[in-house]
Amino acid sequence: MSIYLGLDSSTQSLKAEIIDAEAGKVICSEYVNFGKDLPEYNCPNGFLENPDPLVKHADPLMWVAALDLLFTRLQQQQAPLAEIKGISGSGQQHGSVYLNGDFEKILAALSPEQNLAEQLAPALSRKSSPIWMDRATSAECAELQRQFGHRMQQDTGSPAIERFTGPQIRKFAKDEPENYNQTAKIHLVSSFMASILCGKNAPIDFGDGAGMNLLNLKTLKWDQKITEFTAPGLLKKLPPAMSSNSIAGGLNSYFTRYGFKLGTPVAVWSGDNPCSLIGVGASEPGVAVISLGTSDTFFAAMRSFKTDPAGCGHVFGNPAGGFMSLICFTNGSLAREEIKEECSVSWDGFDHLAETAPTGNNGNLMLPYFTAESTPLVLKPGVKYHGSKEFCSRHCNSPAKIRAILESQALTMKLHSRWIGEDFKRIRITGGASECSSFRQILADVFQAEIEKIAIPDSAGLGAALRAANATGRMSFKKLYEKFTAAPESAKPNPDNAAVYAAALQAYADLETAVTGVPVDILCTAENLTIDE
Ligand code: XUL
Repeated sequence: MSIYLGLDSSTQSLKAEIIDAEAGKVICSEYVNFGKDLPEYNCPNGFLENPDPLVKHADPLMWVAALDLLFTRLQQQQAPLAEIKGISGSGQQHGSVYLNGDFEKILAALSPEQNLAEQLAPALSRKSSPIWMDRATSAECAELQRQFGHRMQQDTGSPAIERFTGPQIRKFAKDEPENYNQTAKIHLVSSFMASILCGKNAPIDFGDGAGMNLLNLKTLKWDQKITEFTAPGLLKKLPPAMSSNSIAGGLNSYFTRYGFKLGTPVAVWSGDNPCSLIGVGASEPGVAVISLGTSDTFFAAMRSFKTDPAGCGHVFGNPAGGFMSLICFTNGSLAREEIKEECSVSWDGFDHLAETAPTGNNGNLMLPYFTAESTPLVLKPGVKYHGSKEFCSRHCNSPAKIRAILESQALTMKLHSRWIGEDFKRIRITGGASECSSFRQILADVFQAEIEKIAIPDSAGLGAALRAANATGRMSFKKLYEKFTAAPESAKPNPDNAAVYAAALQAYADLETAVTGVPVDILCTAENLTIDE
C-alpha cells in the first residue's frame, strides 16, 4: 500500500490527512483545535490576547503540544501509522519561531517518557511567535523600503510587508537584542514542525520562504544584502532554502511511541497556500484558487514572474516548480463569523438568508475591516457600511447584512486580483466557507467563472499528503490529481448578473478609495490608513 501523511498546522488547528495514494482515497483524518483542546495555552482563536490590536502572537509550544495530541488521537483510532511511507506538512505562512543553540541537542535526545512541549520549552529564545495576523512592523517595513526601494519587490516578490518574517525579525532584533543574540535558528512554522519530526533543523522551501522578504526569487538563495540589513548575523540563523520536493530527513525515534516507523522519510514542509495549490490540483497555470479559511486567499500558478503594481499581491514559490501569485484578505472567516453572530443564525441559516436578498443587494456594501486588513493595508480596523440609510444605520434585516459581507468579500477579491492579468474561467474553491452555496454562486457571478468545489475541504492537509507522495514516493502530481482532485460540484456563472456586478465592482472600488484615501491601483503598503466607523 502507498500510504502517506499530510499535516496541516494552521492558525486555529492541527489536522492530519492520511491517504492511500494508489487507491486515491483519504483513509483517515483527525484534528486538534487549539482553542478547544488546548485551552491552557490561552489562544482561543489561535493567538494570544494582546492590548495592542496590531500584535498577534501565538505560543509555539501549543503547536508542539498539538502534535502529541494529534498522534495520540490517530493511534486511538488505529490509523495505520506503521505503514506510512512518507510525511510532509503545511504551515500557516510567515509566522516565526526563535530557537537557541540547544534546539538540535534537545531534538536529538528527545525522551519518549516526557511530552514534546516540556522538552522543547528550554530551546526557545523567544517565548512567543508572531503570526501572519501581526501588523506591528510598519516602522521596520518603512526602513526596509527606504533602504531597498523597488528592488525589494522585484527580487523577493513583495514590497516589505508587515506580517512577513523579515520585518518581524528586524523588530525582534531591535526590541530584544539580547534574546536575538541568544537565537541560533529562526524557523517558519512549517520548517519548525518539520524539524521536530526529523530531529534536526529542517530546510525552508521556496513556497513558504518567499513569504519572508528575504529570499531572492531570481537566485532562489537568501538575499545577502537584505538579510544583512534586516538583522545582524541573520544569514547564519536561517535554515537553508530548498525546493519543495527535498527530503528534510527521517522520522525521529521519539515518534515510534505512536507506532510510526523509525526513519520514515519527511519531505520539507511548505506554507498553507502553496500546499493548497497542490491540494486542489491547480499547480499548472490557467485555473485560479479561492481558499476560504481564517484568511481568504486568491492564488494561481503563474505563467511567468510578475509583481503587483499596487504592492498588495505577492509572488511565492509553486511547490510543483515556478511561481504562484497570492493575495491575502485577513478579514475572511472571522468577519463572516461576526456577521453570523450579529444575525444570530446557524451557518445553514446564514447560507439560506444570503439567497433571499437580491443580486447586487440593492447597492448595499460594506468594507469588512473587523480586524486590521492586509489587502488593502488598513492598520486601524473599522467596518464601513455603504448604501441605504437603513443599511448604514445597521437597522437593516439579516439577509441584507449577510449578502453585503459575501458580495463585498467577492468584490474585493475580484478587484485586487486584476494585476495577475488573467481572465480566469475556472476557479477552484476550498476551505470551510466553500460549503456555503450562496457564496459559491456570488463568486461565480462576480468573476463570471465556473466555481468548482473539490471533494476534500482540507486542501492544505491533502496538498501536504500529495507532496509527501510526490517527494518521497516519486508519484507524479498529474497522476495524484487524477486520483484526488476531481471537482464533483460546480456553480456556473449567470451572464444576466454580469452587469450588476460590474457596477458593484466600480462602486466598491470607489468606496475603498474614498475611505482609505488610496486609489486602488496605487502602492498600498506602509501607509497608515484610518477607517472611521
Ligand atoms: C498568506 C497569509 C495567510 C496565512 C494563513 O500570505 O498570510 O493566508 O498563510 O493562512
